[in-house]
Amino acid sequence: MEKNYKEITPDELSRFAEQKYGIPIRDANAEQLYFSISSLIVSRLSESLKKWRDSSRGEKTVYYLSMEFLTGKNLKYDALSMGLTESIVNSLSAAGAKYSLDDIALVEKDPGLGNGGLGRLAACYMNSLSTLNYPALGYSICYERGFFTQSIIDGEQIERPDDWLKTGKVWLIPGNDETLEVVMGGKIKESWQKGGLKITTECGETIKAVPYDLPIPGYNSNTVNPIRLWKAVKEERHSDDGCFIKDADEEWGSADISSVLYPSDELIEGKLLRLSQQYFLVSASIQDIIRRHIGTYGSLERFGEVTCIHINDTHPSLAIPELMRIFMDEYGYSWDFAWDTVGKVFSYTNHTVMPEALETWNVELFRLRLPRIYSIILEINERVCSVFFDIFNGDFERVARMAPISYSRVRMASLCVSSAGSVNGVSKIHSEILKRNVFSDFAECFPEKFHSVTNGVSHMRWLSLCNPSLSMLIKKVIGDSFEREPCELRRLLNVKDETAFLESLQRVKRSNKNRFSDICTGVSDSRPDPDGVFDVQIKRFHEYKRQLMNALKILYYYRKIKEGSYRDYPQLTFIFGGKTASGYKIAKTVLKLIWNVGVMISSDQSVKNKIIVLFAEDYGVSSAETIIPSADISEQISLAGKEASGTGCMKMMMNGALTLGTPDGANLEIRDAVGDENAYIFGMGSIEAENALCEGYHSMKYYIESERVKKAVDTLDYLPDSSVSEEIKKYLLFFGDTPDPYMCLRDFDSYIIAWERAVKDVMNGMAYASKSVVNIAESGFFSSDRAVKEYAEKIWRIKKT
Ligand code: 26Q
Repeated sequence: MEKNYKEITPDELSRFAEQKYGIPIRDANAEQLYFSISSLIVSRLSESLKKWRDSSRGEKTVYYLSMEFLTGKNLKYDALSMGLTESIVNSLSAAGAKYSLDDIALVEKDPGLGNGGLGRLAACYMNSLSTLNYPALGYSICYERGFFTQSIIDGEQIERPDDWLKTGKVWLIPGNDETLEVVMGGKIKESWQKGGLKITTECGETIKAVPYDLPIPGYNSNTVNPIRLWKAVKEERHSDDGCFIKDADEEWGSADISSVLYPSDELIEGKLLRLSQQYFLVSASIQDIIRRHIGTYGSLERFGEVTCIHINDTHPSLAIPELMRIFMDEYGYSWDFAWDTVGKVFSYTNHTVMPEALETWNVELFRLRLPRIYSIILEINERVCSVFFDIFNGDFERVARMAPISYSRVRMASLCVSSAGSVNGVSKIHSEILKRNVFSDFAECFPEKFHSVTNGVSHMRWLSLCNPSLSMLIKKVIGDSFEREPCELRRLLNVKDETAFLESLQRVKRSNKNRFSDICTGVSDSRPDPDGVFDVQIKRFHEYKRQLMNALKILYYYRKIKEGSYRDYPQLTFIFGGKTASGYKIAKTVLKLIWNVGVMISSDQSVKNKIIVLFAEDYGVSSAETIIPSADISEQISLAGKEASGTGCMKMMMNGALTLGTPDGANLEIRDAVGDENAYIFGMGSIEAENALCEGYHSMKYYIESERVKKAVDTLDYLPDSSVSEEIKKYLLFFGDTPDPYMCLRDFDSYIIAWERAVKDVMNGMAYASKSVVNIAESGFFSSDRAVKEYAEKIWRIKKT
C-alpha cells in the first residue's frame, strides 16, 4: 500500500498524551490512549479534508442526503484505510503503553446514527466514494442520542438511550463559522417589491443548524469526504414586532430536533417531530450546498450541471421543494428554471415496497408546520397532475394514485418520483417490483427515469477489518489487490479444490467461531462447539423477515431430537440478533418466543448440549463484525417480494457462509453468482406469494396437511411461558381474516428440506470449504465500490478527481 499519510511516531503520540492529559503514555489508561490516538488521526484527516475540499472545488459533486449514516466505530477502520495501523501499534509499544490497539478500540462506542440496512448502506457508500476519489458530501443529523441500546431481561427488550457522543465527539470537526438558520412555522407573506412579487415567511421559529464534519477517508487514497452532521440549537427570540409566538417548544418539540433518532424502520409513525427533523436536515443542507456553489461560481446558472443531490429513501425528500423555495424566493429565479434544475440534480433511491413504509403526512399539520414548502408542493401537484391527466385521458383514479397530494395526505414517494430525474431500486427484483406495482403508473409515463443498482457493501470493513485471519489467508494466495478491486477475489476459484488451502480456510472459520464463543453471552450456558453448525439470523425484527419461521424450525428439531427421530446430527448453534421498534408488539412477542425457546432447551438436560440458542444483545455494526466471520449458514428467509435487497447476506457471503434464503432481494443475485449448488434457495417466489395472499391464505391447511408444520406448532405448548405460545398460535392460525400475512407455515416444509441439505453439506468438511471459497470468490460484485461506480456512471454522471 502506498503511504498517503505520514506515519505516527512514538514521539508524536507521547506529545499528544502529554498535552491532553499531562502524563506519559506508559501511565495512560485505555480511555486516555483512545482519545490521544483518535485526535491524532483526526488532525491528519482534518488537513486532508481541507486539501481535498480545495482540490475538488468546482468539480461536479454528489451530495448524499440521508437521515441515517450507520458508520460503525471509527478508530480501527480509519487507521486501516489510512495505512496507519502498523505505525500506531509500533508507537504504542515503543512508548511503553499498557494497552494494545485492540483493547483501546474497545473504548469507542458504536455511533448509533441509524436503524439498520439503509443507514449502513449510506456509510458503505461514503467509504467507497472516498476510496474511488469521487467528490462527495454526506448530510445528516447529529443526533445527541442514537439508536437505543438493547438489553434483554426475561425475553423483554429493555431500551436505554445511547450516548455515543461520549466517545464519538472526538471524530467530529466543528464548523461553527458555517452555522445556518432554519425557519419553521409562521405565515407566508407576499409583498410587491422592485423585482416583483416577494414571498417571505413571517413570525416563524428560527433554529440554528451547527455543522460537525465526520471525516471519511478512502482506502489507500488521499481523499477525505465529510459527513456533515447538523446539530439543532434553538434560537432565543423575543416577540417585538407584535407577532404572537406560540410556545413552539412544547407544541412541536423543536428544541429537541436533533436530540434523538427515531427507532423505527419500515413502520412509519407520522410524528411531527420527525417532520421537523426532516425539514431541518434538508433546509440546512440545501442552503449549505447553494452557499458552496455561490462561493465558487457566483450565481446559480450552472448549478444543475455540477450538482447531484441524492435522496436516500423519501426521508429527505423535502429537499426538492426547499431547493425550489431558495431558487425562487431568495434568488428570484422563475418557477420553470427552478423546476428544470430539480429534474437535473435530484435522484431518489427507494428501499422498500411495503405500503405501510411509504411516508405520507396529513396536509393540515404539514401546512401549519411548513407553510411555504406546502404551497410549493401544492403547485408541483397541480402542474404534474395536469400532465398525468393528459397522458391518461382524464382517468381521475389513476391521477389520484400518482399525485403528490391526494386524499388529504402529502405523499413523499409520489413527490420524489414526479420530481427527481432518476428513481432506483436496490436489487434487480426490487427494481422490477417498483416498476410492476408500486410505481407502475409512473413507469408507464417516464420509463427512462427508472434504474436498478444492486446494493453493495465495503469489503474493507466486512472482510479485511472484521476477519483479519481470512483476509491474511486470501492475501497469501492471491495478493492484496482484492482490497482495491474486489472482483480479483475470483482468482480464488483456482484453489477451490486444493486441500491445503481448504484446510487453512477451515482453521480460519474454526478460530472465528471460538473468538465469537469467547465473547458471547446469551440464554444458554453451554459453549458452542466450533465443530458444530453456526446458523445465523441477525437483522431488525420484522414480520416479513420471518424470525418466527426460524424459531419454529428450532422447535421442530427440539421435538425430533427428544423423540429420537433426528440422528447423526452435529451440535446446532442458532444465533439471533436484532432490535425491534418500541411499539411493534408482534415483533416483541417473536423476540420473547426465541428467548423462551432458548430457556426451554437450555434447561432440558437431554437436549441442552445438542441445540444451543444464543441471542446477541444490542446487535449493531460492532457485534456484526464478530458474528459474521463465524457464520456457517446465513439465514435470509424473508417472504419473497418484501426484502428490497438485504445487505447482511452479502457480508456473510464474503466471509464464506452459505446462504439459506428465499428467492428475494439480493439472495437471487447471490444465487446467480455462485450457482444453485453453492446456495440454498427455497420457497415461494414473489409472484406466487402475491397470488397466494390474494387467493386467501388458509394457514390451518398447512397445519393439517404437513406433519412438520404440526410438530413445530404443537411444540409451542412445551414453552415455559404459555402466554407467548398462545399469542403465537393465534397469530399463525387464527388471526382476524388473514392469519400471519407473511405465510410462515406455507414455506415451512421447503425451508426444512433446504436447511437439512445445507447442514448436510456444512458437515461435509471439504465440500463445505469449497462452497465457501466460491462464495468468497464471487462476492466481488457485491462491493459498494461497484455499486458506487454504477451510481456515478448511470445516475450522477460524475467523474473521479
Ligand atoms: C421513517 C419515518 C419515520 C420514522 C422512521 C422511518 C424509517 C427509518 C428507517 C423508515 C425506514 C427506515 C429504514 C429502512 C431500511 O433500512 N430499509 C432497508 O434498506 C436496505 C438498504 O437498501 C435494504 O437492503 C433492505 O432490504 C431494506 O429493508
